[in-house]
Amino acid sequence: MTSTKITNQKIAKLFDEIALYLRAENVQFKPQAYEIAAENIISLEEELSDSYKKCGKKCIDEIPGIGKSMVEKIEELVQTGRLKYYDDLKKKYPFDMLALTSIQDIGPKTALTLFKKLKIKTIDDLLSAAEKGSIAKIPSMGVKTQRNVLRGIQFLKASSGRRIIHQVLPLAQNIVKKLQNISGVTHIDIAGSLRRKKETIGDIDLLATTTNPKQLIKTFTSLPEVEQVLEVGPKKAMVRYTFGMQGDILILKPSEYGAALIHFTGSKEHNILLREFAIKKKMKLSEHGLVHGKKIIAAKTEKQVYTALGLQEIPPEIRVGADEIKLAQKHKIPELIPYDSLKGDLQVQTDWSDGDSSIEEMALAAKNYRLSYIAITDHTQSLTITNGLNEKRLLEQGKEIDKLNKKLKNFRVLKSTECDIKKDGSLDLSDRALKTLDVVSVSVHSNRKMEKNAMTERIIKAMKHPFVHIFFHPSGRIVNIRDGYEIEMDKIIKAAKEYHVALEVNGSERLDLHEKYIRQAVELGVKLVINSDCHTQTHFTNLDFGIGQARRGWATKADVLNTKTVDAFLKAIKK
Ligand code: DGT
Ligand code: CA
Ligand code: CA
Ligand code: ZN
Repeated sequence: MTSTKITNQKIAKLFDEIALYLRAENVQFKPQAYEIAAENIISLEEELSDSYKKCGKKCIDEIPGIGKSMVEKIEELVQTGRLKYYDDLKKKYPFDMLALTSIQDIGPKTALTLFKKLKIKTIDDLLSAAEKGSIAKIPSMGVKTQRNVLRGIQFLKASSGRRIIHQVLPLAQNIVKKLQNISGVTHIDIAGSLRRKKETIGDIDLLATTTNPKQLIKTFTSLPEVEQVLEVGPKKAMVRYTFGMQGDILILKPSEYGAALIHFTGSKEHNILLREFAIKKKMKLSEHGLVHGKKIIAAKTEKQVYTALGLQEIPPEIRVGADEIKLAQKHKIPELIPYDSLKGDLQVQTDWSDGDSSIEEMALAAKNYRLSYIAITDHTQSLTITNGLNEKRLLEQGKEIDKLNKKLKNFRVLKSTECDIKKDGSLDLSDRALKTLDVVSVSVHSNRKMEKNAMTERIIKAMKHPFVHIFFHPSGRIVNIRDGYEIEMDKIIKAAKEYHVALEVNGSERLDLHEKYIRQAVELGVKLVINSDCHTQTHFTNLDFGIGQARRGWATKADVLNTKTVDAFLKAIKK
């Protein structure tokens, strides 16, 4: 006998995994037997290894829900800590079945197909395959499944903690809409990290004023989105929403609303500095107002409070507790780029590669979103699995765009590309092909595991190319999913300046660049573009998240090239 003591938990997990392999093989009945056994084992009070010690197989046999064939397997497990039957299955299917099937939309058969066709063994493999577009290429799956898989991975990673803002803001805005219409409500605002447009959100903080608190609290706690009421009082409530996040609402005095808004918007670090600043000015700031002596001198609006402190009003996105108060004192906070100021979108994928809509459909959707131009940026040939474009198809696409532009009114479709930067820094399309385009954008999608200096050199080489205008999603990170590749961003920003290349602020779930580097780029006079990176007609909404990110990096309208009209934009990117 070995000393490895195997727990019930482990045995149950093993049986569950066996059931999945059997389901993948289309075996009848046996999978259920393993699942039932697993379920029963997990609810046992006594460890099976202890039961076995008492009276061997007999004691195991007595446990309800455990079939005869299982008893022997359990015996083998408690005796040796291993199970040959399982080891053989694992040899045949060396992939992480439990992890893969924990993703929504992936069952055991799909996991097996993914392993057979794409050698996917882990969640990380799955992620890079979805990213490259390989999943969409499998006939039984397609673009939709691929997108769901990406979502699923994100959900899995996020359910252990904070959610990406893309998932939270629309839900919070819906709730606000419902509460706005309740009689008596005069203010209802989102506060906290969501108002500051942080990349990830811990909970949803709402603030309100109303003449009828009872009604508001009652409606808030009985919203269909509410799964459980955690706390309720006459002027506040805390709930757990069905989408797996907590939220609270606080009802405030209208006369103190501004001070409260500052307090509950945070950040905590900003609040601390602001209070210290007030003390230096012989005043005292709390969520009830700004007090001098015994008199409240400002409380009603945020602007009044900041002004009474001798400060510029500080936008929520930059209330981080760094140098914003110092600069507000000198009135040196620039006007950050407004939310409705983009005229174009320079990263749009279509069904020519891994998007799901035609060029025309994307153009019309963009027009509906009040844009006046988009650039079509399908992937290029070396990303074969995304159906990337070779030279011939790129030229065909160009012709289709010419035709479409003749048809469209007050809208322009630009010929562009998301050209892959190859391992050696060369581009995935010939100069002859690139020359036919209005805008050339480049990015990294392969060989992500390069050493830092080599990666930086590779990218700078691409930026040096005389035809290149924009570098897409510079760090390669995806929020909550994975960190970026190793890269020296300081050098990239300097190269962007030197070679007149704009850096992208990507509004998709990449939220790439990090705000720190946006600010560095802006300070150096490097130009930015804010793009949706959309693959479907509804994702132009990503532009707002891009703007939020750019504001967190202190970008102004003048720093962002796609706030310009199409002609001015094209002029500005000229080398
Ligand atoms: P989250 O929810 O983790 O995404 O981040 P926040 O910033 O929304 O944090 P939350 O919900 O705990 O609190 C909302 C705001 O309330 C926070 O930004 C600042 C204010 N606040 C909360 N706790 C404190 C505190 O202990 N001290 C100060 N000065 N302010 C606080
Ligand atoms: Ca919060
Ligand atoms: Ca909170
Ligand atoms: Zn890309």
